[in-house]
Amino acid sequence: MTHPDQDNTAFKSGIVAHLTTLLSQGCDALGSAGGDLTDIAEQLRDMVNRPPRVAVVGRLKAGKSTLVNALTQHHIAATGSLECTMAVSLYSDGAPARAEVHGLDGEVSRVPLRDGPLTDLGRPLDEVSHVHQFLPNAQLRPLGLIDTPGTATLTVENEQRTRRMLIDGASDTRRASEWADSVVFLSDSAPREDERAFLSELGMTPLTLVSVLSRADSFGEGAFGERDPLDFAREHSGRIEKELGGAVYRVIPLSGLLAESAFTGRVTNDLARELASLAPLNREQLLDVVELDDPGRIVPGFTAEQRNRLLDTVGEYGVMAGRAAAASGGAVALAGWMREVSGVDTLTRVLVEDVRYYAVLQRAVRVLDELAELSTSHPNREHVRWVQSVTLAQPAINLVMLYRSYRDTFSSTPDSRLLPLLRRAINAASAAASVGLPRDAATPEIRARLDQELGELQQMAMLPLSAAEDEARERLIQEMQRWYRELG
Ligand SMILES: Nc1nc2c(ncn2[C@@H]2O[C@H](COP(=O)(O)OP(=O)(O)OP(=O)(O)O)[C@@H](O)[C@H]2O)c(=O)[nH]1
Ligand SMILES: [Mg+2]
Repeated sequence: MTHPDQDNTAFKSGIVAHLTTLLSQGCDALGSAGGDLTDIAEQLRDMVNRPPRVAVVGRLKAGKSTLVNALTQHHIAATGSLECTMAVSLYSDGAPARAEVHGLDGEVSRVPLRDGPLTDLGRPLDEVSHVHQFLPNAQLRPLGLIDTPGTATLTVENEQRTRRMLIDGASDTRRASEWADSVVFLSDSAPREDERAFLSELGMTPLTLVSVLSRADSFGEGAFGERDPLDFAREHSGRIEKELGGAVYRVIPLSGLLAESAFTGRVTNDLARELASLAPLNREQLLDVVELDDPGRIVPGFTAEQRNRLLDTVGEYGVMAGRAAAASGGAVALAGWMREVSGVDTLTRVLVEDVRYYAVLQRAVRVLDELAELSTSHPNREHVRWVQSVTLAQPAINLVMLYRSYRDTFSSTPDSRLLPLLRRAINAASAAASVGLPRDAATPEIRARLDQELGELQQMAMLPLSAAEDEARERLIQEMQRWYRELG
């Protein structure tokens, strides 16, 4: 099933490339005036030129680091029931592999990276702002990642670290290049009150916020319950998506554990063989294998060590439901099954094809906001205004302004009836799409629909609208008129 926003990948990647060039040129022009504008422009240029970044946030032990490993297909982040992510960690594609530890004092120190997660920061945690790791990793090319310490009232310090980075970083120009342009929120249920408050502070829109129902493989009663936990989690995600009423882009059920293990080489032939040996067991026998001190009493020769390794790698659900794949096609079939049921491909597609586009629009808005601010406050405001006017005159900036309108309307009037119209306009690659018609709709039909919708927008002038809605209405009218002209 294709999601309505999901049908124009080529259009979106074209816009991403075009906006990147355009904004990068804007930054060059801004910096050419010298003085502190050079530094400001450099920060903005870094932000514009790096791949957009997605921050992974959520409660303690929600599975954030496991997801980072699954998305990069590498064991780069420490995970486990005892291992807590203490520092905010940025991951970017880059060679050679290296880690920079950024201190709160502005000092940056290099620490060596060996195979596997970084364990020693080389300085006390409370002096560290964040760690930036560069790894030669193709998965990080379209989208960089930020792993964050769990947010929970129990761990005030962790929460502060995450806040400092994601919230302060959003308002501080000097830190624009460290900022997250989109967020994945992990939770085992709909966001709680405190989580909603935290999320709303991040300055995202429903287009740059994806919710993940994590640990989907142990959802409900888990692997040995009546219902298949993944099925249940899928159904539940649909329900949360409705409940949130468009406040997040999607709610995606995910088993990070199955995805991580499938991608990081943990599914070996030995492991698959051991799992396959459990295939003939019935549910009760399998439960015994999972729970008894000595599983050899059920399957002769099967050791507790083998059982624990299986549980660590594929979890109870993998043991229960992955046996058939392991028995029929060994490690390859098992890893393929794990990847498929984990939900990671859906999440990757949503992040890389959709959210990446909105993230680029979001940071373009940030550049425009920055220019607007400088155009009133900076001593060399004449120069800034020139850069601003040249940038704003570019046709592709239309989409950025529509996105800004969407952001402002959402934050002032979250139930505005203009939001779906703005969302459609931001995604429209053709006149037909701009009014919700199929690509091959006939011109007279498109024209009639544009007429009708323009009429409705004009009428809205009579209604009480918020300032953001007023602006959104104007922009939508301009956009529809532009499509009208394009029809000839
Ligand atoms: N069954 C199951 N276990 C998972 C899943 N994802 C993570 N886990 C386990 O949950 C534990 C915590 O996972 P992490 O990825 O370290 O969680 P985190 O959110 O990074 O934790 P903090 O950084 O301490 O907040 C580990 O033992 C993982 O193996 C999942 O999808 N299913
Ligand atoms: Mg972690």
